[in-house]
Amino acid sequence: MKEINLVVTTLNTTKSEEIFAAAQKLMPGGVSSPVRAFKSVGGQPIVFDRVKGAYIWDVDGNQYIDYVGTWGPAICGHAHRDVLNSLKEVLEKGTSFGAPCALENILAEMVIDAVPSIEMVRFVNSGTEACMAVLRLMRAFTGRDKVIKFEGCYHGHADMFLVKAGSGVATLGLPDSPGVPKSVTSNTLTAPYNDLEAVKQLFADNPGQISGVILEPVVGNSGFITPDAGFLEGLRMITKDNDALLVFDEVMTGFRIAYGGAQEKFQVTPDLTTLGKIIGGGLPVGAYGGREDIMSMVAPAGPMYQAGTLSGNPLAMTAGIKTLELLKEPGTYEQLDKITKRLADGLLELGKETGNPICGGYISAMFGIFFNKGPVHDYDDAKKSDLSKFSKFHRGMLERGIYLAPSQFEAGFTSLAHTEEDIDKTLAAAKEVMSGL
Ligand code: KE4
Repeated sequence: MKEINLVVTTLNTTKSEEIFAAAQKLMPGGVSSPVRAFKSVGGQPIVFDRVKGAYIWDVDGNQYIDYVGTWGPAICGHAHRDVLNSLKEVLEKGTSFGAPCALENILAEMVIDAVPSIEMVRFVNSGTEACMAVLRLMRAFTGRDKVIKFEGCYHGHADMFLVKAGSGVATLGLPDSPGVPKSVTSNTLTAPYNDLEAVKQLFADNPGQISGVILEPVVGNSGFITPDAGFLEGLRMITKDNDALLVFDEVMTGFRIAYGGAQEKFQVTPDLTTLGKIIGGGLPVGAYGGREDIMSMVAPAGPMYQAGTLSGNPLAMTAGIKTLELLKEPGTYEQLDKITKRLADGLLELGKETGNPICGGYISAMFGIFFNKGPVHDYDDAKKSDLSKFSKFHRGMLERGIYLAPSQFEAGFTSLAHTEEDIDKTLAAAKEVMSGL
């Protein structure tokens, strides 16, 4: 590997400190979403000023190679010229109609063409909204109230999903969340990820009561955990055998694992799918979709109610359309795979070289490592990782201009903008930091 001379700065975060201190008086924890407060990795949270391509600059002018990518949407690189230009154009026509607009048809058609399970789709404004609505639809269609989720999976912050959830809930070590009534979560059953026997047992213990199973087909919210061979196929069979629905929460994996998501990659077709992040190209969008016979229950076609002021707004539709157009270009997923493979394999190799127990991997433009000898099959395994080592690693990489997700229980994201040189720099920084862990 080329020797890269890294400039190790004791990061100047003066302005970040100032702004963040003020923010803490205005907003709980100084943030609009908990994971951003660096609670689990410690140290000064960074306040950012601008993004472009694979890079992000903070208010003190420090530049970082960004592997968070605003948690997934920036898969074509931040502030892509084509996305910005198409937004500038459509902006002249206004920001929101609150009425049908042709752009919704265009993005809907692209999503339906891309995602095997989706015959009809409804747009909302976040992944949380998509998951809330899809659960209501599961219950409306089956007439059953119970749902199975997996420990460590995160499906947004709606009450019924805040049971052994991943992402920020795991990051903050919250058991669940106060304010969520038992009456709401009593219908949420949980099983360890990759444990088909546990799922079969739940169906046996709750005959005719379970509307379905919802999961991240590749987990990004306990750190990066892949499905064991046969796991997704097994869930497809178990749900079919029990007249229950299989739902893939592809808010993170959709259009990232493959253009058709994890369901295309693993050739397992669920009944319903949730989407978000990438399909909004960085603007607020979520979506849920699936079999037409199920989706036709959604108001006003059917009785299941769900609504939203800004759903389908022209700006978000435009950013989503342009992003999917860019992703549809030939060679994009090969490029993402190549770059991410080099990064993930390099990090694992360096862990071994520097004597740090490490495991993890990647699929397409999503990756993750655990400071853990592994293997990590589920959330319990992930929790055995060395969290203090992760914190030191995160801080050391930050000081070398590499911005990783500030939690062991998050996945990392690459983009079409990340170059070989960016990977070289990242691996050179990781070598230095891991040597000192
Ligand atoms: P949003 O409501 O944050 O758009 O989506 C919720 C959601 C649903 N399903 C999956 C699989 C998700 O990953 C998410 C949101 N992901 C987190 C990051 N792990 C968003 C970042 C944050 O909470 O600040």
